[in-house]
Amino acid sequence: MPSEQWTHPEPGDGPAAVAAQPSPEQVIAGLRATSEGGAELTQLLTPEGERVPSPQFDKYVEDVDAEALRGLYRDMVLVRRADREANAMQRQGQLGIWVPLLGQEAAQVGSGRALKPNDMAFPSYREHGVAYARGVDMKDLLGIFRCTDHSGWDYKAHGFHPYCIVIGNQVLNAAGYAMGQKFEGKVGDDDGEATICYFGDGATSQGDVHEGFVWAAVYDAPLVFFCQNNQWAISEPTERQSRLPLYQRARGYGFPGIRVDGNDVLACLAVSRWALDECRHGNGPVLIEAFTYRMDAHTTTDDPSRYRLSDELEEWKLKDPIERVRAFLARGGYADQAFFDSVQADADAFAADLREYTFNMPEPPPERIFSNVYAEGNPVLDAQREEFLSYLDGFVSAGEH
Ligand SMILES: Cc1ncc(C[n+]2csc(CCOP(=O)(O)OP(=O)(O)O)c2C)c(N)n1
Ligand SMILES: [Mg+2]
Repeated sequence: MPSEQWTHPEPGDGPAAVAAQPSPEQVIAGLRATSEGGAELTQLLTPEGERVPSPQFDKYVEDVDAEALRGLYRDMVLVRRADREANAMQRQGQLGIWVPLLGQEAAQVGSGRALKPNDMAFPSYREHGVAYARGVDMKDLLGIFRCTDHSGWDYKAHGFHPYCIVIGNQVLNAAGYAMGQKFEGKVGDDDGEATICYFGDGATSQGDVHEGFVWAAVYDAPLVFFCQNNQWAISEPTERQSRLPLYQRARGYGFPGIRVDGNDVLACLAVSRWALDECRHGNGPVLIEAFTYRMDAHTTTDDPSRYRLSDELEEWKLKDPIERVRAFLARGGYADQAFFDSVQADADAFAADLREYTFNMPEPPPERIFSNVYAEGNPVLDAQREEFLSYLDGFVSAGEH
């Protein structure tokens, strides 16, 4: 009985192949391939911290010496520590909600560090690690989650757009932006620009993502679609959203797709650099599926024990993105205990700073909602602001009498 994963017929295959249907066993094998990563996973560092040579991708991380790898380790530890602190602050009522990234540090730091200053990133709502890699002050993220701000950073200066909560919508924005880079002649050589767009496995079921794929493909836009397949779209597992591994969808749109171990920061860096390089030279778009795992809840409003087994998390803990780098550094003698202790101390100080800032975060004045809507003034909006302010004044004078 055939149990290998069924693949679609190739152009030129005979009628028998075209007419063939997958057997139930092949369908199940295909689903397992979706949830287990499969042989097609690009990996440079195993979960045990062993370096795997890659003829195709090693050259993209040639410059990553022990010092650079220690830097990536530090990035991930700081980002995780900040994430845990924010999660705790939500539990204490200091944030309205938090969206944990726990487990996705390598996918975000690896791809974020692959970007060049003139590149542009379009995040969804979980990309705190990319924000950090783009030099966004993590304090500026917290205003969104304390509900005092929409996004507090200069997206042009950082090459990092505001968060997008509407699933998949940022893919259209990114496609348009990347088409603009193409129209303005900003692609074609090593100095070319590229765009990266982050979205989840669940987002791939959205029409916006499909449209973004089509537009980017037909215009050869310099766009890296970076799908973090964290196995879950809230309570919906990936295998219920796709009949084939997500990266294979790229083929139907006419651009390359690749599955990378999303818990391997070195592989994420290498594959992202490759994909961005393709885009800067005019060979985009490219789809990267970073195969990873959301180790915490979807948000602090979610309880994953309602829909997934705890042994699944235990299995993924063995593939932890930070531990494998730590194992590699320690085993190779590239870092000693003093280094790991100092990173931990830096992370604790980083988190304490975020905490202190959050507790003392100023409330924005109520009329702030009218600012930054238009680049310059708008008479209708100005009138609304005046009306709102006099309405608020009415409360003050009513209380005074
Ligand atoms: C258009 C739209 N539909 C539904 C939602 C509600 N929603 C928020 S997150 C989410 C799941 C997204 O899953 P995925 O794309 O895998 O991203 P992840 O949260 O796992 O990072 C849904 C359905 C939304 N925000 N926007
Ligand atoms: Mg998901």
